Amino acid sequence: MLKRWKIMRTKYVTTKLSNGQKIYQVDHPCCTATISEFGGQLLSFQDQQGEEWLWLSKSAIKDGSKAIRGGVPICWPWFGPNDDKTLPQHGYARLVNWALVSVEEDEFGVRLTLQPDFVNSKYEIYNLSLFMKIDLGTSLSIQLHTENISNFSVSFSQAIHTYLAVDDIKECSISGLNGCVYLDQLKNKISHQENDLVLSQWTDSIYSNVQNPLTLAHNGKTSKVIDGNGHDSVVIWNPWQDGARLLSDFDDLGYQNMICIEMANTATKTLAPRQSHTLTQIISIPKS
Ligand code: TA6
Repeated sequence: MLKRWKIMRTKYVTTKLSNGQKIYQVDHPCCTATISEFGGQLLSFQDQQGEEWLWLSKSAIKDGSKAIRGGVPICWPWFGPNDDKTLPQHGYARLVNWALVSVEEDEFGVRLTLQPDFVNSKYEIYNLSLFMKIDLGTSLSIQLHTENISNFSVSFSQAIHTYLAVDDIKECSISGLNGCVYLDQLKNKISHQENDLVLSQWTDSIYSNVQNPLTLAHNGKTSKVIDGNGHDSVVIWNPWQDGARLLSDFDDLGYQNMICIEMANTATKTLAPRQSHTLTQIISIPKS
């Protein structure tokens, strides 16, 4: 029995059906990328030199039963655990299918607009609408657009939960956080960042008032520039081996090759009726 493949194709984007899930594949002279329909999740972004910018767990579950571990999961309409413990951590957006609404493409890259399909899911959202723009070229930009479609004020929180790939976390440092106040979520303690951030253990910190672009360096050489807009905080997470062992879909040594750097609104943002908000994360390579 031939497998039925539904292909939607543009010049640079192919939609394939695989194991019941749609995969949007981007093949452009500037980059290649893979986006899963489930979660609207960017799973892979490779630049012109073929370098993979995103980390994906070798034991990620991709059957739609839980959020895919890696790439860029979207945390929305809340970040972290919900007061109602029957509700999923990090909200619904990464647990539903997203439709590819439009594709714009040219010699510089591909711009995809995706929208979550909450109607055909078990998660009803009545008061907020969401769509995402993913701009792929020589850099990678993700924008979350949230609008209050109700007649009363609505609060939400969110994060672009990006898993960046690194050669060796022990050789990495992050600059641009110097002087920022941060909440160490593991110790539930407020501290100040002094100098560059170098990770050597399980790290789960929410930095406030981060104004400047961050730079991720490997052995002192800047490899990525991470900028954002519309965020009230930047989340830095690496579970190290102790934390990874607690996650069945996180391979035990995977922590060595990833760092989560997330543009986020971790403090709830309140929208008046018809008001909207855009959260943006832009990842690029340093200008030589
Ligand atoms: O990125 C920060 C964080 O909130 C951590 O506390 C950790 O829970 C991580 O997200 C992963 O969450 P997940 O629900 O994807 O396992």
